[in-house]
Amino acid sequence: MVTLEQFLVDRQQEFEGATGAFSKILRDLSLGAKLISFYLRRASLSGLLGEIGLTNIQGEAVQKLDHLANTLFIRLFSQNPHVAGLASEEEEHILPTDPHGKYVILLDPLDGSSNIDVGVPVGTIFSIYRRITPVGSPCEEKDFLQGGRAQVAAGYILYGTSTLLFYTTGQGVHGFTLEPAAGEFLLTYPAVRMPEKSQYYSFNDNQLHEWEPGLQRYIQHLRTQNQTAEKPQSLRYVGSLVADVHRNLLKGGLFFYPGTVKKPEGKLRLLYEGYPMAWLVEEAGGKASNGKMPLLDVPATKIHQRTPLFLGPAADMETLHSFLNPHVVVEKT
Ligand code: AHM
Ligand code: MG
Repeated sequence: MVTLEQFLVDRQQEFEGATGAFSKILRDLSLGAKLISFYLRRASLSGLLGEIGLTNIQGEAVQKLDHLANTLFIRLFSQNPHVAGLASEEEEHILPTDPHGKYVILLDPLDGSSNIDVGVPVGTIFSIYRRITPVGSPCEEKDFLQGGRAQVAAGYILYGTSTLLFYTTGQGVHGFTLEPAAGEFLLTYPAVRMPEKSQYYSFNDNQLHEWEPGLQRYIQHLRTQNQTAEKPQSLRYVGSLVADVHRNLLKGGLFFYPGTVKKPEGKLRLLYEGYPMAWLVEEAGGKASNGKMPLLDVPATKIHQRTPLFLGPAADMETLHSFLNPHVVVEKT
């Protein structure tokens, strides 16, 4: 049995030398995960379901648990001397914290808000950068807008039948399960690889009529393929990004949330949903894009920027791209 803490001590060199900064940041993330997991399990018993009556920067109603998770992570990271600032889905602006911190963190504190009240898995997503502004001064927006390839760590926490924490620092993807009896995350998924063959596809097709024609043709192709396939692919869609990506990462499957005629940028956020998931999927052997270019290469221009998101096994992504952009050769990594 290897605890998350022991795993991090053994691999400290992976993260910019053995300063202990990454261990401390992950310790705060895992503490937040344990507390949120506890609150979620008691939510309907403790009056924690429902909205608080405010709207966030995204124009969405803030749920009590969104607010609780956001406040919790802000409290935890405000006391972490390695962290210079935070950006959160729930906060309009960046929150500078310790000017002497070397890292900035982007968070979706509780993703999948529409599922909170019905007991369906939700998650936390995180993305970490080394700041580019001088240590000693308050962090600035440009520290958060370095682009997906500049991430130094990223991951998610899934609050499902068990609580799982998956992360990457660019040396593969490693997953841990919370053992509630010990209050520790234990290594259960070392060096995760995404299966090359898809079992599933996952998308919300309520706007299919507004998708680009190439994508509509691709859906038709999937369905036609299923009529003769020995093992047809099944539709699985939870509506919580963490749960959908997690299942497809372990079982093999394509996930997408495209843009539409009315909303060409789609729904999902590039910095704290797209980039971290794209990096995890690439590290596990898959691919991720915005339908035109590798997602990690899409430039970041603002904190709450939205993006179409496509991710899955490399071969399926190549087929998908051949429908979307028949003349564009997708870069092979
Ligand atoms: P949220 O950050 O407000 O919870 O929204 C993001 C969620 C993702 O978890 C999920 O992939 C998507 O929205 C589901 O959207 P839809 O209900 O339109 O299918
Ligand atoms: Mg979200």
